[in-house]
Amino acid sequence: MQFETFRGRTVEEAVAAVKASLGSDALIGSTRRVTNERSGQLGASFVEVTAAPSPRNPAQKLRLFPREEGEGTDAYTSRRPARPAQPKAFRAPGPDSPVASSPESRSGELDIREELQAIRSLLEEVTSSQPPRTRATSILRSARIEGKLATRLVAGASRLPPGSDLRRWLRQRIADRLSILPNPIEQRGPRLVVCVGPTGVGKSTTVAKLAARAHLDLGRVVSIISLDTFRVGSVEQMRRFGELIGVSFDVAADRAAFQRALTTRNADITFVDTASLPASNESALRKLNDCLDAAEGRVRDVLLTVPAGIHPHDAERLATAYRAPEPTGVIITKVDEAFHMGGALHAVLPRPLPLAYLCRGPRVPEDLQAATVQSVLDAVLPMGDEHAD
Ligand SMILES: Nc1nc2c(ncn2[C@@H]2O[C@H](COP(=O)(O)OP(=O)(O)OP(=O)(O)O)[C@@H](O)[C@H]2O)c(=O)[nH]1
Ligand SMILES: [Mg+2]
Repeated sequence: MQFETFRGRTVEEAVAAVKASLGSDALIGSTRRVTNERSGQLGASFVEVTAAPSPRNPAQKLRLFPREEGEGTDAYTSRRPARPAQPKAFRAPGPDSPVASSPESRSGELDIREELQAIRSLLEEVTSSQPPRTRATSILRSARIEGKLATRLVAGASRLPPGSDLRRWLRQRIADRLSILPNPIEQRGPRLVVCVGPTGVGKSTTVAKLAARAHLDLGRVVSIISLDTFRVGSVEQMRRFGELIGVSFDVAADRAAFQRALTTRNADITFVDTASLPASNESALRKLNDCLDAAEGRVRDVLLTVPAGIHPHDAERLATAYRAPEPTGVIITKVDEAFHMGGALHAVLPRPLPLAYLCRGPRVPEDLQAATVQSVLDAVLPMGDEHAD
């Protein structure tokens, strides 16, 4: 079998060169890191891969890439220019596989294991040889923490000793900047707890969760006021929640109605549901502030409601757009739906704003959790996800 040599700056680049030249059936012979034997700025290192076209019986050898649909079965037909294909995970033959039953195929299996081990070690070598700051930045990027916030968090990474656990170090950096709002529903009243935020993020559902917890679990005297007379169905949704929880509910279209409802109900904690406030809608912002200012003598918790899966830039814009009602804390909703929730931290850390709650589902009131540093870290940058580093 004729092996050829391919080079790239990374394993991916070298493998792409193999694939482009020999097709997706190519067999990998060996992988190693080589240098140009120069030092200083002239020095460079490459990944060198030897590979050959696939033989006729590819099952006995490592198939680097699974055969694509419609591809010919003759291995040498893969010499035609390779079609673009996503490399897929290689699956070693299982114990029941016919390939594993003969001594010849067992040695094939051994070859496969060795090849895989070599590729794995090389990948590890390539990533661990990156400077800690670069690695730390890419760990944050994969958690969706980017830009200036990421730059601030990785500051100091280059002074870390080799082999440091960068994920643990980054968790500590985030923890040092996080603050947690003492659970508003457990604090003394009279209080106003207001959820503000963009459309559909879970403001009303969170108000219902909080009202249920405060009333049913903590025995507080609770009322709900809706300032959302804008969205169709919003009042009915909140009224229904009020009935189910067993607390009073009012709708207020202006400051006078809001003040009336507050005085009449005289609740220990009043939860306020609001309509989304587009940044451009200054009159809506004025109206909200006007109403809230009517609640004199009550401690006010204005909680900016942010979905976990939000894009970092959108989270920053959101925090700016909602400055006017002067948020005192943040609720992160839909944690259950987000693969990476670092984006939401972009609404929290730059200022920083204290975190109040995490919502992990739509169920009232189960899917509500008072935020702790640990729960936020575990959601944003979980340990046990190191293979992603
Ligand atoms: N998966 C999931 N769904 C949620 C969560 N919180 C709320 N929802 C769902 O999100 C949808 C919108 O929730 P709402 O509470 O109506 O959102 P809103 O911010 O009040 O929406 P508008 O009043 O239209 O601005 C509903 O289907 C909720 O059940 C959560 O933490 N996880
Ligand atoms: Mg709503």
